[in-house]
Amino acid sequence: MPRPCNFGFFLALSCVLFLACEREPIEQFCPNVGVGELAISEIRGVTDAAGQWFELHNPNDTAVNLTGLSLRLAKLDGAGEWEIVLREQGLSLEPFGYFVLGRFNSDDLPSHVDYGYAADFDGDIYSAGFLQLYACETLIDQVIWGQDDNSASAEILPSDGTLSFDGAVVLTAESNDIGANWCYDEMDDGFYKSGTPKEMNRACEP
Ligand SMILES: [Ca+2]
Repeated sequence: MPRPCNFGFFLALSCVLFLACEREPIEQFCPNVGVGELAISEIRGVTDAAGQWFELHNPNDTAVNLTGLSLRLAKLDGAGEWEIVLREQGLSLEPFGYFVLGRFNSDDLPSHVDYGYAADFDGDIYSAGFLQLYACETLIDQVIWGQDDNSASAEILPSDGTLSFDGAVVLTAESNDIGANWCYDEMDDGFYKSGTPKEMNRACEP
């Protein structure tokens, strides 16, 4: 909720300062997104110019509002939790589309990134951890990687290329819970092993 303004003794000045400095209270906005309406599809943790990013997919035939969604990233034991909130107004993902959140500043986005999260989280994505996508307290989707002996977990993040959901499998918030449906995309585009940001993933090798 926005802070109420009290125009009493010198509080008017405080109020002006709050209005000038306070972040937009978008955290309080709950987007109308249900469980399974988005699915995490690809993760890149490499610190080269192509950068670190997460890709989301809309597996349904209706557009999904993204503003107000949050991504919570942590190590496997829950340590080092960070929250990325999509604060920009009017963000949406078209039917069957892909959306990339990258570790970039919002005023300096490369063409393969839709939204820059560096203001919220400017660290390296953990080589083993999990990512949860929330609409307020509703868990929309999650992916775990790097956990041994767990069929729900993909491999650790690759040191180059991306951790990529198998493009030959129908991607949903359920199918991406199966570790065997993930592989490394290490295709070299001539400059980087950049994966397939904003696009359907390549098929994993059998
Ligand atoms: Ca992709």
